[in-house]
Amino acid sequence: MTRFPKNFLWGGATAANQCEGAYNVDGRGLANVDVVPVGEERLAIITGQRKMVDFEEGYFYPAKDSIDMYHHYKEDIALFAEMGFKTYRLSIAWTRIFPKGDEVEPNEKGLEFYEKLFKECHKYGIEPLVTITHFDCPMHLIEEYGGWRNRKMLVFYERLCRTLFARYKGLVRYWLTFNEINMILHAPFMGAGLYFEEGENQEQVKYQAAHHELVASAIATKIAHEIDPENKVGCMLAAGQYYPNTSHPRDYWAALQEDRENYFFIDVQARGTYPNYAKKKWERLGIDVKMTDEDLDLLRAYTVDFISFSYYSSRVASGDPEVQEKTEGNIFASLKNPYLESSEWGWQIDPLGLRITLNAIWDRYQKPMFIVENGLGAIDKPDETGHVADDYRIDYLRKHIAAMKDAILEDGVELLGYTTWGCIDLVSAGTGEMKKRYGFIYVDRDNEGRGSLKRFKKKSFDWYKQVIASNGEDLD
Ligand code: P53
Repeated sequence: MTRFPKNFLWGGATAANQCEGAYNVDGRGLANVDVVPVGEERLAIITGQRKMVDFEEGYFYPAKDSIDMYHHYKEDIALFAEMGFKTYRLSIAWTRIFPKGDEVEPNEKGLEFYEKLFKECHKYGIEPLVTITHFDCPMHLIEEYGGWRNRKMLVFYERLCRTLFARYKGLVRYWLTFNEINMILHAPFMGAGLYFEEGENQEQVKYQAAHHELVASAIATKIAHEIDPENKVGCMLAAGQYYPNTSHPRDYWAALQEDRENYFFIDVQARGTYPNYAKKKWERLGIDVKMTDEDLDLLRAYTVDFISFSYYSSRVASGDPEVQEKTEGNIFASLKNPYLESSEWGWQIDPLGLRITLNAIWDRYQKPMFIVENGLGAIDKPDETGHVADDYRIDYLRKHIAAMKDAILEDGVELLGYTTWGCIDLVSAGTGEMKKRYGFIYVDRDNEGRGSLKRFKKKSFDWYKQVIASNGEDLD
């Protein structure tokens, strides 16, 4: 093979809470992702260290309106189609379907919205790729049950999945159970609706919640296949291989430990059992994860069909306690890599790291992969017509696509597709800013929520269109 596979799925990705807005429209309930404001306290809130359960005076909550894709989806999908998208990755807002989370009957208005959206995609031959939960959890489930720390979440999540698989049978074939499932360890309120009480063993809570999500993911895979054998279910990892800071063996050991912390989740979802290194770690830390034999059977029997991941950067670890100079702007701790340049938010840019990560995941699992996020968050400066000459973004994407091409053509990894993150500008998950933009399409809205919400094509729009039209041959 000397070219990308003919049916390679090129496209872009978004998440409900970062683009839809309309947070209280058509019966939608309140979710964790709604109550995370912009500003200094955001990090403490998304990591569960500072409790915020509702809108508070004096804060700005960007997800309330976001770029209002709820009312612009036709226009936006038409633009994706113009770029030639084969797939569009989006997520379901749980609280549109079950506003509180524990209802028995779903909210018809919410179901209708996504049905219309999926039909709009199919009008242009775009295959939807659906994340069932992208960081969102109904606030009611958090306040009433404690979020994913509670085993009852399995019932509510199963109900959500059943409802979606039944209603969208024939409209959706590709599903992801939990966005960046490893985020639970780094941003537990955002990842799993967890906040902590004084003095409690946070690691214990996080791994218990992780177990619940892993079993929920297996149940989802089971039901998806039962309802429609055509369904393909994937897991989703915030990926990025760790490099040792030096050739000192203890640095290599540190990097391996860090990688395992992330691969732990995929080891379970792709292989079906808890790895020994995790059991030993829990033993050492005095963590006792409650699980039933039935849970373990489910994990074993219902592994995922494919492995999806986000990739923005590689990471660096050191086993030397004296070495601590961390990069900025990311919830994932990493040391600075002196060989790499950084984005305006301090994320280090490493295209070869994508090839390395693809190979590492392929070597570990031998399951088809899907890159479902990659891209450059940058400050864009539109001219008076609204046009942005984003050569820096084109440069980033070109190099990453070339690296991905090498992994497929030179190394032989199996890759289903590639969706760039934030194909239309949207609210940043990490910082809540609007000015951290990833899109091919500029949206007129600023950090404070001002702007016309008008959409403008950037220079990268035409570039990506040509990449897709040539099936990855023409990257210039
Ligand atoms: P933002 C951190 C590290 C890696 C992936 O992130 C991350 C994060 C969260 O900041 O999240 C993914 O918007 C996530 C998206 C998110 C995207 O990366 O902080 O799946 O929701 O928007 C980019 O620049």
